[in-house]
Amino acid sequence: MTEAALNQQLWTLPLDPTQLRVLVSGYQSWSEAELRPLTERQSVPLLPWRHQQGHDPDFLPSGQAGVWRSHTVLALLRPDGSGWVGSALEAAQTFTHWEARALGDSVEVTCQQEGPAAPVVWEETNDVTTHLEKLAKGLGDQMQARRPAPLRVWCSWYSYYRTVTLENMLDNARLARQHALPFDVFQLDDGFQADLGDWLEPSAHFGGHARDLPAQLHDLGFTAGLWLAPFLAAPTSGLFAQHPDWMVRGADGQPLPVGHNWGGPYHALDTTHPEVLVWLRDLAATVRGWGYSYLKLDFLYGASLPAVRHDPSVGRAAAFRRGLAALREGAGQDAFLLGCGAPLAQSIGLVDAMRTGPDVAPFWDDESRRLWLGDSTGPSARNALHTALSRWYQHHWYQPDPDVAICRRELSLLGHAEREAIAGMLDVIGGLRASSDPIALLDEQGLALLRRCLSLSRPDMPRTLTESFGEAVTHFTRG
Ligand code: 9PG
Repeated sequence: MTEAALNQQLWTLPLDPTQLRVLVSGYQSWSEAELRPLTERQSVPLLPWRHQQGHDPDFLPSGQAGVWRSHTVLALLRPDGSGWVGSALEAAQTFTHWEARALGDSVEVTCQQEGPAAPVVWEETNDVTTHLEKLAKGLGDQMQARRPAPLRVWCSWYSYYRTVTLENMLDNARLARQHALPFDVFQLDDGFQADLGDWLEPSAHFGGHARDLPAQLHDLGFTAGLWLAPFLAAPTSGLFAQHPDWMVRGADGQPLPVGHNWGGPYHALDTTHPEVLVWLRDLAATVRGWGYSYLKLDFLYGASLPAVRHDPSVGRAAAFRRGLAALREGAGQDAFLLGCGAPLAQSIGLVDAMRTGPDVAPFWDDESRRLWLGDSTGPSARNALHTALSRWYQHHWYQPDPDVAICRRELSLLGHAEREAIAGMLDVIGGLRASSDPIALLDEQGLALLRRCLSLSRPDMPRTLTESFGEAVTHFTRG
């Protein structure tokens, strides 16, 4: 075992790079994770605005053949399953950046850290899969991972998107009850709020107020869930107008745009500012008071980007964690928190579940974006499952959320075999079980598939993916 006391470590291994595969995991939920031949090229998004939204701008893929970058963990595998595994042993204050570089007849592995030096290990093993499980469990134990029982969730996003109404939620909850569908949670997603940051006021189209929903869901026998992007503020929002000094800034002193969505750029709260932490705690306590005990906390990466902050002595990982801790405090220890778009290992111990891949979509692949734009962080069934499968060992850190199954035949480009493949892979991944299908659109076949998805076995760790699911996994995850 090698423990790094310094902020940089380097190992040179006398190995033939053409005989090795590399396992990498990107910075946050939507970043790619994959197992590839070491001599291939890790893709880097062509469009610079994607660098903030799906990647760590301080540690982008290099774009060179034979150079692979990974956050927190990295593994090199020989064809017989033996190899090397590197892992951080602590991630609350620090980002650990691994790089494997194929040279002629050797491989160079470096580990660099952003934040205070934290221990890492780089170890040879005759079974990478088992060893990675052991190291991931060590990190989870050390950071007091929360792993409550996984929940079965209906979420409004993947059918209603931003047009969701209070009535849509109730219609689906009533139908779920009529059909005795075994959901635990009905979760309202993006679209209920007046603006990004103005969570307490309803949008014009919502047809009510989010605070009026939980009691009606409880009457139908469901837990109420709510989506928030608590670290974000739109430039048009009241939050931004009232507190421009709460935003993280760029080197020019201006509020930093931290991504483009909702028709324009948006900003992020500075979680080293004491007033921001009070606002976050109160926000979570307020929606909890409305009756929401399940919160999907989205776009969390916003608080962890390189930026100028109120307290410059707080590093990126620590700043992120302060914000998330304030939300946990406000929501209560017994709230169920799902992280999304979030730095992964840095969330351990604060979230109950975590999205471990990009969004599912009602189509299999978006080849042009993936291959021509070098961007696998976009929504597609293929991207979501490929990445969540490649992060299987993270079940020691939180309940994985591989995103929703899609069981409907209408409003979908997925074929029968693809719907079945999604269901099978969700079973392999385990963790949260979710659906977003409008229940009125499900025929007998759709309802049967949905029931199957909600009652899948819960394998914490299949011995190997192919053993559990056969050739289909290799086929569908090959890219
Ligand atoms: C609501 C949605 C859903 C979904 C989340 C998240 O990079 N992007 O531009 C990007 C936009 C949206 C997105 C993910 C990435 O989806 O994952 O489940 O809650 O927000 O807006």
